[in-house]
Amino acid sequence: MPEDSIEHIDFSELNRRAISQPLVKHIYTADPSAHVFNGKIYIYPSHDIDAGDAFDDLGSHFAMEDYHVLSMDSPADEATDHGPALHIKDVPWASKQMWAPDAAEKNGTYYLFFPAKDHDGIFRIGVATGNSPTGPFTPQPQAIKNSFSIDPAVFKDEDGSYYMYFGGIWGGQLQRWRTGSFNAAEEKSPVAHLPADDEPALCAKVARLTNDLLEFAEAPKDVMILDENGKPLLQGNNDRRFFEASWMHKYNGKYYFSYSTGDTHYICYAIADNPYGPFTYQGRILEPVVGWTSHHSICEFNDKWYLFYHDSGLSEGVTHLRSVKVTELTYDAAGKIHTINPYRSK
Ligand code: FUB
Repeated sequence: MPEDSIEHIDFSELNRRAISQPLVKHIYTADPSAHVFNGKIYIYPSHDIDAGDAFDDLGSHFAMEDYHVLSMDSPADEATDHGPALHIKDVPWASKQMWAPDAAEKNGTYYLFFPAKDHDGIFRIGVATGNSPTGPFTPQPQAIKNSFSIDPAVFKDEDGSYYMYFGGIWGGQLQRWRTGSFNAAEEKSPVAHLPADDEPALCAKVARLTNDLLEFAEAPKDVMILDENGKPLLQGNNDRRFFEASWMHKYNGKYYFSYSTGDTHYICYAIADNPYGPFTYQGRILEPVVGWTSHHSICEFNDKWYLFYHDSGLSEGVTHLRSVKVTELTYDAAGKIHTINPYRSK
């Protein structure tokens, strides 16, 4: 929901109408990546703080410095905050802005994947490992080779392959990599370097990971999203095109790629028969939340599906002080996801 409409909101009334409440209230958390490990739900969120940086269209106000892991025995239970799991001061290659992370498990090792700006101000994606889902995590000394942009989401397929989906436009810098190398020209506007409105939209990226999950096993490929006529979504189709917040889940053998549309504030999804796509646009999962950003994950627990998401209700609309929430997600008989409105009408 855009900032300028926030001043008219009665937050006590809006928070009463919210379909779910923050999982924790003692810290601000956002961008929840949820996984079930050993029968328990673990949530890997951003840890929002007010670092004093002014709001701008490149997200400078998202100046996060560390990660906490949350866990829940079930979506109905209280969430536990396991405390700091990784701090930016311990990541040699990173300088600032620890944005949306994700996690994976392989052979008893837990991997935390996270974006941050390097010492040249370029977003890269790093990995840190630990022997517990709650950390602490020890970072690799360098970011993943040839990584760029933000919002890693790591998906384990049924054949044991792991894929990383990632990318984000505007402050996430994806548009600055259009030629294959970083465009270092001064960024006067978040839309500089983007395709024109009548050109195919910039795509999220996907790369299979190496067996040790520490590097890309291949050059990242485009996650192409097609419309109902088989044509790529256009950059000007702001209600549908990819902006940031990639997530992948599999349902009834189909690959569901979901993402945020950023400046139009929707969580949408597209379906394919394989992890690389092309994907066909299906519709909306989540209508706009209070706060500029929307970011989610989808996970199955005890034969039900859940949407983890965030809003800025607790902070009364402060864009960079968000709270993670969870609600059930349902499908129709054809596998279409029922669209969720995060606030009841009364
Ligand atoms: O939390 C910082 C950024 O805001 C994330 O990386 C984006 O997805 C958006 O939620």
